[in-house]
Amino acid sequence: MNAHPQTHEPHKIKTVRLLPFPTLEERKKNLAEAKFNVFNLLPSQVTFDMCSNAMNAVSQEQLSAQFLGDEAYAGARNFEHLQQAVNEVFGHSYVCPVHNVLGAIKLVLSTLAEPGSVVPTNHRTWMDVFEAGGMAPRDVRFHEAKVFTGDVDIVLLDEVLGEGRVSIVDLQAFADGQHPFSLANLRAVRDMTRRHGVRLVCNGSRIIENAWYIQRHEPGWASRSIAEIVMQVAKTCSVFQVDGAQDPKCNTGGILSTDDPDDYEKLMNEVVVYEGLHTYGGMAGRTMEMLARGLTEMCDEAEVHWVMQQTERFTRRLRDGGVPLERGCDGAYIETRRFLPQIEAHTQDTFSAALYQTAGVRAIAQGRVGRDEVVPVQIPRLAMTNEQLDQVADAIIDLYKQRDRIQPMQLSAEGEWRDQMAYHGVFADLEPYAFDTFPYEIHTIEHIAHLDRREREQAIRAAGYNTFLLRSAEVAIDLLTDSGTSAMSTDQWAACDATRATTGNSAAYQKLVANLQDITGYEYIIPTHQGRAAEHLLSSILIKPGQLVPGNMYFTTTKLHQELAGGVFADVIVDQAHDPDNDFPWKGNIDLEKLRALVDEHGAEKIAYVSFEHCVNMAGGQPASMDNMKAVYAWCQGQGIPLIFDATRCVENARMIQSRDLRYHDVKIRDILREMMLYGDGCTVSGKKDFLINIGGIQAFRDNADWADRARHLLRLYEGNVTDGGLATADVAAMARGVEEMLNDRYIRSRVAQTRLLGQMLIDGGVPIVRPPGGHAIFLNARRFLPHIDQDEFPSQTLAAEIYVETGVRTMERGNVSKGRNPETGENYRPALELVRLTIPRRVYSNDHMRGVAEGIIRLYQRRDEIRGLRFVYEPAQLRFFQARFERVE
Ligand code: P70
Repeated sequence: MNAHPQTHEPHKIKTVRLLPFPTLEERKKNLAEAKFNVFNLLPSQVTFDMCSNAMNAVSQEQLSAQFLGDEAYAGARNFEHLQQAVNEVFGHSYVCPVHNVLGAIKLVLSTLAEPGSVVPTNHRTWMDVFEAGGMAPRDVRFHEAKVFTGDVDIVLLDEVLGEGRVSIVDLQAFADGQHPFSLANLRAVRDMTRRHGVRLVCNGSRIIENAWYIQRHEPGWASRSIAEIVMQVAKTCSVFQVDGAQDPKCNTGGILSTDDPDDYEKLMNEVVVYEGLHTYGGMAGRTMEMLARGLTEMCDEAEVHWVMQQTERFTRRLRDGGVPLERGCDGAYIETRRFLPQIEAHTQDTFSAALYQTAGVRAIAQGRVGRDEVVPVQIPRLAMTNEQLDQVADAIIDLYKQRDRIQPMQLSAEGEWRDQMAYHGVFADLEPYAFDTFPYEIHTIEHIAHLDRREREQAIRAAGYNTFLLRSAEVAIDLLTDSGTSAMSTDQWAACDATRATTGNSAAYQKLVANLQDITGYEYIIPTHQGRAAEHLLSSILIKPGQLVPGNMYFTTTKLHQELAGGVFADVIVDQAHDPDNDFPWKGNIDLEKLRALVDEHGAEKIAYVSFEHCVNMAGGQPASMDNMKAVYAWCQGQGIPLIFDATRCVENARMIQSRDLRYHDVKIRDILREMMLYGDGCTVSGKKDFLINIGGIQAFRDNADWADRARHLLRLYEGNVTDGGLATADVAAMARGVEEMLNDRYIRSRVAQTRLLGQMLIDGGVPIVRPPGGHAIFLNARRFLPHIDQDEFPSQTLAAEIYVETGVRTMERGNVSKGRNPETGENYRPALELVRLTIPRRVYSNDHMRGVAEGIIRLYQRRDEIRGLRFVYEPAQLRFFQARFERVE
């Protein structure tokens, strides 16, 4: 089952939650206000919150369960779903719902355990609950065990049972987060408890991690599924307990399950005392629904292996850095005594405070004071990328290197429990750790396809070797486009949710206008449903039939609308843009000489406007320099020619200026963008790209009230209301928020860095790509990738199809098929550039996904000679690339 090493997540990101990055000064202030006890910090003060309880990312299906709450007091449908899920996953017939695992433990103690009895256990976590319930816990863990360190010492258990004061044996799967048991041992315990007429109770909140361990290490289980092992474990126990906030990735809730009708009867009658009715047990209906869904999803083999891979990688990295720890099932448990040998007391809180001070990372030790000396640094399931985890590990390693400088803290208030502790701290002179990674955590995921090679062969054949005709359900990593494919943030969703739909004016519209006025400096902001709608308005307003529209390389929809308005596109991009091997940093620049020559030849009155695209799509996402924008605009103003930006990828362009132009290294993206927009009279934008939304666009003008009037007139005719351009009010709100998020310097830096990373990995693997790497995409040079395939056998189309078969990655052809036929000769155009575009959606894929893509393409490149070209079996007359179908040339 674990024969498939995973290079990347078996899912993509659906929704992100933006992370705060408090400065060192802010962290010190927060820490002082929190009395040096990190428990008191607010989530808004913490960058990475290293806790696995209730902080996991969920699938979009599980999230949607939140909205299916029946909320009936009695007999809720949600409970029926929960019952079904428990039956299916654990094989138990009876289910008792509880508010969380504490409720489950309390219930077992009050119904199934005799007061004053001895409770043999393999864990320490719930000692307090047992003691409070008048039970005497007895450690029967087999401490010499090497692999299954949570196993019970059977001889000892026999002795304890023999004493006759035991009513339940209470075990924990992956006890205390550190000690897994084996199935063989569990079964031996079961047999022994049966002989003594005692129940075997198991807390299976971390059953998945334990099942994974059994699959890996217990003889005979390697080929069995996680689901099967989970069922075997649960069925071995008399009563099984699960905390909803652990493996089922719910935010709270829990269950007890059993096959014993008498025990169930007892539980059912007692649950009303402490929890709620037997059909909701102290949970909201929506929680039961989410829990039901989580229970069925948690056994997903690929997901389990991804999560466990993260723990292994994280703990290995810390260990390699010398940090003293115990490996836990969900992270690293730092041994603070050994970490801080010079500190006499309160080593846990001292460690936690120092880690927050240096990195903004929170790791909390909870429970009773003095119980142990470890601080768990747990990994919230599915919520972080490997790269983020590597950096958290590095932050801890950095702290370890300067541990000698950490000072003791003076107690200012004491208590029995860790959350009561307070200190007077001193800030040691510690070198802070600076994160350079995605500034968001994963909130919701979307599962991606896992087709095998044979299935992908079938899929691409059925799609006529055209990636546009593949089904999304057949695609593992979708690099077809960055358009409308962004992951929205929880703030954007919140804004959508808070919006009241209207066909009139709205706060969402007003916010959009105010934000964009501020960002662009333009007065007139007109929403459109997407980019081509704005292009339609603009072309209708500014182009008189027969006029020329010079631009830095054409874009399909832009050129089409120029032509529909009677205009003629003229390419004035710099020559370097046409040479895929030229490393010129500003391949998106307009060649002012070409523009001058055009005006000299035709006269300024023949020019409708200059169309200036940021990070030119068709050139490979190549930026224009600030100087070029400035110079072109100055010249245009002298000639009385308007300059209009296609600002669809303006933020990526701003980031390129920030990184490539020395003068802008320390200037904020917001300010760079504002300056860029100074050098134009207006813009069209497809908001589906840099604006971080799934739908929307704008038309904006600096100060020309007449153009704005005409645009709104056309908008009412063709699109919708002037306040929404045909968008839902909620989508206007998402856009208003998206344009704020896009200006986050950390975000745009990590975004452009991800594209560059993919490009660099391909370059290092010898794969020919358009250089330098662009902002939104990497373009493969198909002519050099497949030099043996003639252009009339469509090397780009072939390459896109072969990439899909090799890797499950979907890309887009940008070559002979897109270019079409010359209407005069009927021949294919045979364009100079035969490209395949790998377009990277925003906030959707991790750098591990990129690694997977690069490795697959490099593999394909190494056997490129075997690849054969394609021929048409169906060829539409217009925009043939969308619907064309092919077969392989034999
Ligand atoms: C892409 C998308 C859209 C786009 C663009 C620039 C620089 C305007 C638009 C239109 C979608 C696409 C469109 C046609 C053919 C293939 C793909 N580009 N300007 O994937 O905006 O789609 O919102 O109407 O890149 O590059 P919209």
